[in-house]
Amino acid sequence: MFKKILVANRGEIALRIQRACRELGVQAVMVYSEADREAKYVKLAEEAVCIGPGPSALSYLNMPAIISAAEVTDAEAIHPGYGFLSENADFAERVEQSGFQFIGPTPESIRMMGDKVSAKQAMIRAGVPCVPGSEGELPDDPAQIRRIAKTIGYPVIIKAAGGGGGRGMRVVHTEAALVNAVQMTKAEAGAAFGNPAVYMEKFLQNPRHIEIQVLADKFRNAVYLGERDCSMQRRHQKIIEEAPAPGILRKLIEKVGERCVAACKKMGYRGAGTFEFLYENGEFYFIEMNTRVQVEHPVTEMVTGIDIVKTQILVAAGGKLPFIQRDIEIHGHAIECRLNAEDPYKFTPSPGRITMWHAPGGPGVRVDSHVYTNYFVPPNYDSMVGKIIVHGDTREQALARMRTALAETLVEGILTNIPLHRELMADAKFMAGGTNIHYLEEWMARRTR
Ligand code: MV4
Repeated sequence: MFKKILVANRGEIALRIQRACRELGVQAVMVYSEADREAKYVKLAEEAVCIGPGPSALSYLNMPAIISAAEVTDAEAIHPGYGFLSENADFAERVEQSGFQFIGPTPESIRMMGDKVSAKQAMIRAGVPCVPGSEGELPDDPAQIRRIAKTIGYPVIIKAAGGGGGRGMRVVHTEAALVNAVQMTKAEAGAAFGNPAVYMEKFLQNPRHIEIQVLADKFRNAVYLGERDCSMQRRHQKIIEEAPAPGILRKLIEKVGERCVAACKKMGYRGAGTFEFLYENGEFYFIEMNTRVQVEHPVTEMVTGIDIVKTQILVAAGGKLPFIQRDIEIHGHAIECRLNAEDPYKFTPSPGRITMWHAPGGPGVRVDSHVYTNYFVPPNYDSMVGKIIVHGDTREQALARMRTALAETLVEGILTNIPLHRELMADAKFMAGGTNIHYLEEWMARRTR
């Protein structure tokens, strides 16, 4: 096991990784920007290094500053968390070339999954079900583009190979609009991602977003830890996640999970990973793979009892997965609410000083947050100030526990989306389970404050 790890992130995930290190008896070096001096994990750190000013480009995205911090503190490995440099293959490569272990997959895996065309081709080869679409990148010839769309059937969606997470895509409903839409998406993709390649898929109108968590080691052992339902989102920002996904047959999850495991083994994937699927009319369709730990990983930890972050560190250190598929069982139900510092009705960010922070507790309640009373939420970063995660024997019990937890959460001095979560936990359709990716935005359009 490593003696010392550098945590190249901020916020709640920095604290989460610090906690995993403590449990493993590994020293954690925290890095922070000038805007994050007051963060809890910095105060709690045995060692902390300032890596630059508030703006991310000058600190959390500054590769030389982060690698230098690892050098001066004599760390052996770097955990990138999520966001920032976590899915940057060049960073993973530079970390390894500097003699440190990157806590994540190989640069080759990150690169392959970062290109959505090569990711999809890898999945097709491994037998993972994908959305029907073009075989790889679209050609330039308009006649060929029209032929491909006709075969798939309208509506279709044009996606940038370099995109992902909702960036660089365009829905096309008619042949008349097709070629222009492809050209526009290519131009935007070239400017935004430095890669004009695009591909085409059948556009699914009312899917749910279901993802499968995997863990793999360097010896081609891999397991899946069940699924998460992440359909409750607004503008590609998830706000509520849960596990298991309501109403999906266990047998079907097992079938898809086994395909994900087969893909990991085939690719030589190591570390934690997430296979994102659209689920519609009883079928799964792969869309993207994330090669990092995700914000919503705690719901999987709650239903499986497996510590995903500790396992990431263990396998990065060359350890063997300490469990096999048969050891993994799903117990009860878990729900996560992301707490954001934002106006609950207009969604404008609400940074500033938190004058009162009271976190909930009680049976089956977990809070992952780096904030505290008198903490100043800096305006430089994502607005998430923490997550409440609950577990219950049933979904109904988990919902009741989340309502209780939200009722006793107090945040003063800034605006948060807690009122939104309180309303949603009492919404009849959400309570019934199985709402699709459009539900939250439709619900908000109907809502009168
Ligand atoms: C789609 C789709 C419908 N059909 N692909 C958006 C984020 C990116 N990961 C993929 N996305 C979508 N891809 C096909 N073929 C609809 C979406 C989509 C979406 C997906 C997951 C969660 C929320 C979403 C919101 C709007 C659109």
